[in-house]
Amino acid sequence: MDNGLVLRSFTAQRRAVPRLGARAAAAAARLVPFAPAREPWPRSGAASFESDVLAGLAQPQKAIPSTWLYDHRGSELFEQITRVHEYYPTRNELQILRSCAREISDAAGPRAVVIELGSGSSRKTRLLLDALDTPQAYLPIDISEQFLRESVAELPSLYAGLRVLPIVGDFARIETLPELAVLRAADSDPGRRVVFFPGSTIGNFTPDAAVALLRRIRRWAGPDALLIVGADSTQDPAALIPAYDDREGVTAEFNLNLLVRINRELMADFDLDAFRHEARFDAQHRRVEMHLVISRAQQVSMLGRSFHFRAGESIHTENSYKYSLPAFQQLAARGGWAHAQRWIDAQARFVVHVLEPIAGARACATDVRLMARDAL
Ligand code: AVJ
Repeated sequence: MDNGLVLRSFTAQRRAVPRLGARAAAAAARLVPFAPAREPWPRSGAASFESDVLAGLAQPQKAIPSTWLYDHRGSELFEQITRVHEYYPTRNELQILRSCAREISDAAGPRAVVIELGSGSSRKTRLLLDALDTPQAYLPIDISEQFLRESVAELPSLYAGLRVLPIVGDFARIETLPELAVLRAADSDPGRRVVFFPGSTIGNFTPDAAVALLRRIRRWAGPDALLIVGADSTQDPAALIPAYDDREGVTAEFNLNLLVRINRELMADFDLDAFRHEARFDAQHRRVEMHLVISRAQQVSMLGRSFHFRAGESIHTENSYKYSLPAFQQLAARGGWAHAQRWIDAQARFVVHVLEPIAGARACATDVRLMARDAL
């Protein structure tokens, strides 16, 4: 019988998380058996990587969706980026979360069900889980299965009684999460659904796509959900460009890894030496763009097709939109959400938005700019 610790994926296979430690196994054994979920997501994986790349390279401005940066190596490199000096978003967001976890926990109430979108290493989640009053379940959703497995492996031993239900896939494509209904049915006193979407990942969507995503979250999370979104609000190119083009070259390697992945998985012959990483700030759209710029003309073959690159042209690999406070408020409202709390770091670069569905929303109850240390 299934012990509740399952990894659900697009491919509909349900696998037990491999070899838990003795304490973790004991914690897992205490979990209520979990009903098998039906498979609501499109079968995708390799097929859509292939079609996204083929379609993206056929456009006048070649472009590949940034989701594909996150194979196992890409997830590792992103984790390294979060530790480079110039990349302030993670540092500033962690500062905020350390300060506001208590109040978010008060808003969430006991027995919360935490759903994390693009969970990566789950490092920030621990701040949240530590502060919550006996959280009931944690559903991390990530596109990199191996990385997800590694990241959640030790959680059951750290949080006894927490049901950890990892889900492999593209969170932007979720229409329903059957796990939520099952959890609710299994519990006579179910807690609030807390959707955790940190890291400014929302900035990787165009504003219209972000609105569509916010609406979809509202639909599957329900009218009493709490949505915590971390978003970068920095507008200064002098801070932004180094953050996306660090001196150590970690971001460059992260970007170039996409070509390594394409060569390996789609049997392509990109000459990596001809490409360099570039970060650009588009002031009109208020976004940082990552590009892979080719220095000389090249013919690239992939899956039996041929693609021509002119010297100097680029593949656009990521957008990272930066939302001012009013811009984000407007975006959230279009998506059906309003502020319950808003937390801003001392440098005023990053914001943690705590949102509620508009029907049940009050006016912004808490609006806090954290004080710089020396001002306290
Ligand atoms: C995925 C949103 C956290 O856009 O800042 C970091 C990805 N790209 N450096 C971002 C990223 C280049 C990152 N997030």
